[in-house]
Amino acid sequence: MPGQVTASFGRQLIVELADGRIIGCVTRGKKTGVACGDRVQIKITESNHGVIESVEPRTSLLYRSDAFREKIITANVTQIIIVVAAVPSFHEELLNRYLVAAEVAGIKALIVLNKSDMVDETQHALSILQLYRDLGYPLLTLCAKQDVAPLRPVLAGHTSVLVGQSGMGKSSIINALLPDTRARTGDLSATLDSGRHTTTHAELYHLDATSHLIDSPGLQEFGLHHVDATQLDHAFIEFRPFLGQCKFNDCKHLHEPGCSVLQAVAAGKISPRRLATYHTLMKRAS
Ligand SMILES: Nc1nc2c(ncn2[C@@H]2O[C@H](COP(=O)(O)OP(=O)(O)OP(=O)(O)O)[C@@H](O)[C@H]2O)c(=O)[nH]1
Ligand SMILES: [Mg+2]
Ligand SMILES: [Zn+2]
Repeated sequence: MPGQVTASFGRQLIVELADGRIIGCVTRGKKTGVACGDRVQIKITESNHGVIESVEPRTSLLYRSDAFREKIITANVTQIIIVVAAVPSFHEELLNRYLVAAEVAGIKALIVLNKSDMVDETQHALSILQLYRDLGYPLLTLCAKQDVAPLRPVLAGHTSVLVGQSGMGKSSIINALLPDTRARTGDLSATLDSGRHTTTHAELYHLDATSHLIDSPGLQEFGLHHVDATQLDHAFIEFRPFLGQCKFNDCKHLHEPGCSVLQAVAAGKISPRRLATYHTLMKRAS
């Protein structure tokens, strides 16, 4: 029977069938790597339990990796929404890592700046984010606590995953869009509650018949071990016009003579901030 994975906990999965039935499933043997968003064939073994028989080919795959393993975040999304907020302050390098992952996966990325009710801090964040807007990444300013309506047209017809650091408001956005669901949100003011209610696994929600949203756990680390040097070059989209024009074929755009990327930086066509981030990621990439 065909279905879609709406949540994944290692070998344990929640699968939604076409008729809306929700079935708890396991993978065969020790197989893992079935992700939220995957389309699968399942076999019902007993009432409300099933086994994953196979995974359909994916239209997209978002994952992170370190030297030892890869971790799939979601499958089959058509759009990545990177949620940032001025408070707690977001890490620009992490934002860049998400952008690189999106480019490598060939998935459209956009940035949402949440918590716009914090006016002064938001102004400051906007001045940082202007760089990314100039690169062509759509930027939407939002207050999940007041009004998420501006997000609706962006979500229409897409399967979107919300990614970003912990505490940026991903789950709050989902709860505001879908008042009937209760994605767990962390209340930072509840200091007595040491266990903050952060999201621990990716979960898929339906906005309407054609628009779907995946909430994902906040990450402080986003390894890009699977990204090679050529992919990284192209993932910095403003580098593209200059690639292949450096004097050396294996130019790392560090301080090589005749580097067209460095020339573009000197000419003001590439931001020094992006170049610095590129260098950081290049040194950590494989
Ligand atoms: N001031 C303000 N606070 C917000 C807004 N949206 C969310 N928050 C608060 O930010 C905190 C974190 O929100 P979450 O939705 O749990 O954040 P998250 O991105 O899902 O975090 P993880 O699940 O840990 O990745 C909570 O205390 C929310 O109430 C907003 O628009 N304005
Ligand atoms: Mg969350
Ligand atoms: Zn170069």
